[in-house]
Amino acid sequence: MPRTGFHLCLVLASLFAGAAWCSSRRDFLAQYKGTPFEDSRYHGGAQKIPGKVYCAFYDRGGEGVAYHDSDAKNNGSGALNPADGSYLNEFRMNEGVDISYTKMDRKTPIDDTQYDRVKPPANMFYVGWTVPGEWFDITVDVKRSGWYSADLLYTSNRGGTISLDVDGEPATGPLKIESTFDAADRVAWRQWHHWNVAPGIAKVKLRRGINVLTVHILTEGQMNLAYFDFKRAG
Ligand SMILES: [Ca+2]
Ligand SMILES: [Ca+2]
Repeated sequence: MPRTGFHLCLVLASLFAGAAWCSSRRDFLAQYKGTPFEDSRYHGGAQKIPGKVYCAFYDRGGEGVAYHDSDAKNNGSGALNPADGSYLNEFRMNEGVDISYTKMDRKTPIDDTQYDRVKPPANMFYVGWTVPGEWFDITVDVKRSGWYSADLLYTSNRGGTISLDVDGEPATGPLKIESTFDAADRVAWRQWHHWNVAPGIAKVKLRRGINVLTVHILTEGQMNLAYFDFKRAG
């Protein structure tokens, strides 16, 4: 084949692949039944990028639509944090995704110890009790098309991997989470509360406007995921 013909074929093939990719993402968005989180306190709507995208504000829509969780119970809200009428303890307590929040100035320190590598904000919701196979969706509103890099605020007592999809398409491959286990902390349950930031852990290409991110727990679990802080890359 003449070189120009070969190049034409390559261009056509990549255009075709691009069109197929766009159409599968469009199909996903057209069929997606989840909606951005909102409630009386957090006014909601799609979370903005650039900016912090909070895991606990994953989409509404329920099991199999906006998330998959290994049990229907919320092990944080209404359980570890007993139902007492407060917003913090009852946050999304009837949903399967397990949610808690950072607790400061307690008699036995919890989320504000010397074992933190990064000090988290107080009363910050996060997704915990993570198990391999679980996932949740977050609708985001992106200011400009392009590549974005995200820092993740998290804890992990044994390391593990997660991944991100964009509009139903795998976008990152496995992302390795560094363990925050610290043998110097003799309080066993606090191994779930050593906060850290994974800088630039995810790089994804996003379109201007609405995109749906899916966060997958791939291996190990035992991670608490607070937020992804998205910035334009390069
Ligand atoms: Ca659960
Ligand atoms: Ca769970």
